[in-house]
Amino acid sequence: MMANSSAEELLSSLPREEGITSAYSYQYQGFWYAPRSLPGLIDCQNQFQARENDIFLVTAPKSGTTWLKAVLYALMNREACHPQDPAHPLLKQNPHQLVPFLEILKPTEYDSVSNSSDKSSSRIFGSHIPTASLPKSIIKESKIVYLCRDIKDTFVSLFHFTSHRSSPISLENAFNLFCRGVSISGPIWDHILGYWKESVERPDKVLFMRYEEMTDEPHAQLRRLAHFIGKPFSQEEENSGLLDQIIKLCSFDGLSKLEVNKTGNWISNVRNDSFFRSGVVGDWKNYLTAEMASKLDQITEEKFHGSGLYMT
Ligand code: PAP
Repeated sequence: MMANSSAEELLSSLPREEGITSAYSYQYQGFWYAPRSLPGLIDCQNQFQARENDIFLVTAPKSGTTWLKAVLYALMNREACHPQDPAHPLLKQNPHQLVPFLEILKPTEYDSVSNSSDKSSSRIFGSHIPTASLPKSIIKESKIVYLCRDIKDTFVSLFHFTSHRSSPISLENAFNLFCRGVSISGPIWDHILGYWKESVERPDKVLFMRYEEMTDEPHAQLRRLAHFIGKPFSQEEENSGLLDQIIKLCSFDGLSKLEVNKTGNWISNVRNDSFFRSGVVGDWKNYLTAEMASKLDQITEEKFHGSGLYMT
């Protein structure tokens, strides 16, 4: 594990800016990070060995990570644990406990992510790491599910996530930093494009998903996801209503009402309930001016031009 002194040395050598969710952000390999996730990122670059059966859910923060962590967990474990089981782990643990972020784990914890000590068993990790910095073995060996969300909604969600900061940040200040790319794992456009390109080049290894499609057509997206992870729904599962049961278990209402998600902290000062705000598509309209919205759309169009990816 990276020693405190080397972490401090590294931070002092990196470009630094004011952060949105933390006091400062540091630029490492072209992307911005809160100081607490950098040592873990470097540890996993040096020490993490991916396995063929591992599944990674990668997102830019506030793209629906918590939701899809729950869905992936329920899908992967549906034989051992039926979504209607009153003892289902998702009823007692926050999705971030069941599907931890790779860059927040200590190297000694990598193996504990599986329910089994068998090295061929699947592990599910979350991550906000961009393609360029992802440990090479993940790209080579594992399957990656990438989830993105309308960038205006992602920004608004991120802004609300700043409530745990000791010194508040204004919407305008956060917006300017975000547009300049200074947000966790930002620039968000480069983050999304990196995985978009991977998904086009290697569709068997990288699945590109959207929050809005999960909202509009959850059954179709669940089938897509189940197929991609190598666990397609059988006719019997389809007929039994299993898809509806998974959708209900992982819904905003389902998860946000649970005691475990209403109370307690995920890490240090970040409360579990801060991952469940409104879960509404288009909520940006309640917070952004028309100028702000069109500025974000314009950056998005310019950045994605020629990539085949459309998000506005
Ligand atoms: P993370 O990347 O920091 O883990 P993430 O889970 O992506 O955070 O962001 C939380 C967002 O997902 C919140 O969006 P909002 O601020 O626009 O409301 C949260 O409400 C939403 N969310 C959490 N769980 C669900 C769910 N089950 N269904 C839909 N949206 C959800």
